[in-house]
Amino acid sequence: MENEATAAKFQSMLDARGVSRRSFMKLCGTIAAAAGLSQLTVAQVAQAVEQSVIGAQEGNLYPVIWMEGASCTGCTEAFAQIDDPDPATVVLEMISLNYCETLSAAAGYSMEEARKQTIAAGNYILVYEGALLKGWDGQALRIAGEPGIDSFLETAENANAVVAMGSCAVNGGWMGAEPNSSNAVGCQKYLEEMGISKPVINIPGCPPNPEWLVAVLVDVVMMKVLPELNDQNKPAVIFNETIHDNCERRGHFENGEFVYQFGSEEEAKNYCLYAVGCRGPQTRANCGIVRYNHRRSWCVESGAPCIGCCEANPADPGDNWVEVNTPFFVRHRDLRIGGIPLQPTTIGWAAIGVVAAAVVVHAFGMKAKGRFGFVATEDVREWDAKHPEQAVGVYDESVLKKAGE
Ligand code: FSX
Ligand code: SF4
Repeated sequence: MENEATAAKFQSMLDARGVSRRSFMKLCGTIAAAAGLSQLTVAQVAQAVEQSVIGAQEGNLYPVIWMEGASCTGCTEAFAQIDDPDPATVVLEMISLNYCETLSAAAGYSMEEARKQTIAAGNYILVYEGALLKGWDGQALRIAGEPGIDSFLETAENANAVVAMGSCAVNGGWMGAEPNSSNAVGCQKYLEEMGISKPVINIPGCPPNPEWLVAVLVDVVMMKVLPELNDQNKPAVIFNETIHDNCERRGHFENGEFVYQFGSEEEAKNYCLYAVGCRGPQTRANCGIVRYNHRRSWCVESGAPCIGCCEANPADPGDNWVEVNTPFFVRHRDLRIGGIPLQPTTIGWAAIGVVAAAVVVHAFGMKAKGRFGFVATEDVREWDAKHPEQAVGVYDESVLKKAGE
């Protein structure tokens, strides 16, 4: 009976905000997936959300502190796009955003007081956006009159969990690119360096999809579980598959149909963007499934090659997406598999193994012509032989010369 009453009350909240039951259940499906739960649990997820939101309405808001280090504020901007009618808005009514530099009306002394009071009361989550700058003894970034790294530590130490929101918070992001003079690092590494053990959930992206944060908050706040994390502490269901695995242009990749120039006939046909620099095969995130801006579209659908903004290795600020992926819009000269940079013609096949070889051959869309170990391939792609200056593959001079004969 109690559940029916909760469900009815919740339904009237959805109705009042113009959110359909169907789109709410869709969000619960995403949350279940992000928590690594079977889709059979969607009804239980819905029930937990209903009860938490109703509880929150009755005064049990879960406190969240959202701090910003060195960043462009794009993560907050992306998050602020969640507006109604959207099921995520309803979910966000369960948290109390006690401190957020960009979104809070208050500023200065009273804001800092709100942060300190929340820390003293305990039982909160810290969402941290932007890089931590250790440079010049932490003076490279001062917040409210003190080094930003100090206020981060003070807040992180007492939090139930830290959510590193955005690639900058995961490993320093673009600020970690050479020469990294401000000594940017991510939350996880800095906490480890300071000997503080704390659950860190890494949500990369520049900016990350706000729905990923909603899914994580629901797991932690309502389901009272940490989402299943991979070896980089990123929610596994969101970040274990590549962009390429779920891309709608994948059929064109398989057929060797590529866009070589923007504005071309191939682009108008929505061919694969690999030859104009798409990092989809190396980048792990489910952008193509969740999509952006109320699930309307996403980078590759709108015609922009993936620039790999979700690649952020929390253990290494140097292994950041800008360092690894620039220059954009030209095909990468190497592929990374498990951190090992590989080039199609420089791979020691025996050493790397047939699996890696097959992946590289596959990624280069080579068709059967010559022989390459156990894998049949062509020596040189047809396009590359005709346009060596725009070659998609990397070849020895002798191979190209032979192809031109
Ligand atoms: Fe970084 Fe967020 Fe990129 Fe910007 O603040 S992940 S620069 S979108 O905004 O931290
Ligand atoms: Fe899609 Fe990029 Fe893969 Fe092409 S290379 S199929 S555009 S992810």
